[in-house]
Amino acid sequence: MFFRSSVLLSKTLFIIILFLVLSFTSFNSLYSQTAQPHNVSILINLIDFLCGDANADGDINLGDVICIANYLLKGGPEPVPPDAADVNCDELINIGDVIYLANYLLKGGPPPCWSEIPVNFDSCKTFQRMDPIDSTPPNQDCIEYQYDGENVLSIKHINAGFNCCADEMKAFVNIEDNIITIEEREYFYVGPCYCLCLFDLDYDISGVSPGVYTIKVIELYLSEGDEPLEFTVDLSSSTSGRHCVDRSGYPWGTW
Ligand SMILES: [Ca+2]
Ligand SMILES: [Ca+2]
Repeated sequence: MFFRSSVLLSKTLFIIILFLVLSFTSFNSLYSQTAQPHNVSILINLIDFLCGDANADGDINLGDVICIANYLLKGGPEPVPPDAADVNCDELINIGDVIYLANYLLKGGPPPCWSEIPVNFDSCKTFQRMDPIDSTPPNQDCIEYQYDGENVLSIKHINAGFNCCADEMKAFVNIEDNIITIEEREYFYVGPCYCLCLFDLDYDISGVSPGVYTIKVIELYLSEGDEPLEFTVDLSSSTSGRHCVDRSGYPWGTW
């Protein structure tokens, strides 16, 4: 990933980044902002930082590129937390992370590892026996994908199992070695209910170049022994498709 990003980043881009780094004379102001909490009150599988948000202001932008570069090149303050600056998740903080993040922000490169992606979803689904024959029955857990041929992979997760009272959902995505790992999570403003339900989720993953990928979805409520929702696809030749697994454990099942 590092080398691919290095190749993609033009000399011009690198000069721009260095110019920005060297132009900012009051870097400390970037750190004077109080770290902002995430926009949700409760998060299952709590994450306490946003990868790429090195200056902890709640956004990922060029200020974070400058923050990491300043730390590495000019002895500036340490990113908060340090792991937020390891945007390619190779367990090192170095110039490769500066290039990776700049490539993402300026050239549509892969997003920071375990990027947070907003998810659109409708209310808890109800199933009727008279549903059209082509609808997805409640004993199937499916991914439909649509690829724009260049950068964006659109995912529709049909019959995703979550708590009935989920108020918000997000997907955390990591792209590494042609494996796209997606962890879907739920959030609550008040609290969870004592029931689970099936939902349809929609979200877009950017920074996906054409190629062969294994797509893995990590689901919260699978029963032990359930088949993982995982498949391999060549996005160079197949720009849309669908993969389903049969499920029988709650909240999936027959109607
Ligand atoms: Ca930031
Ligand atoms: Ca790194």
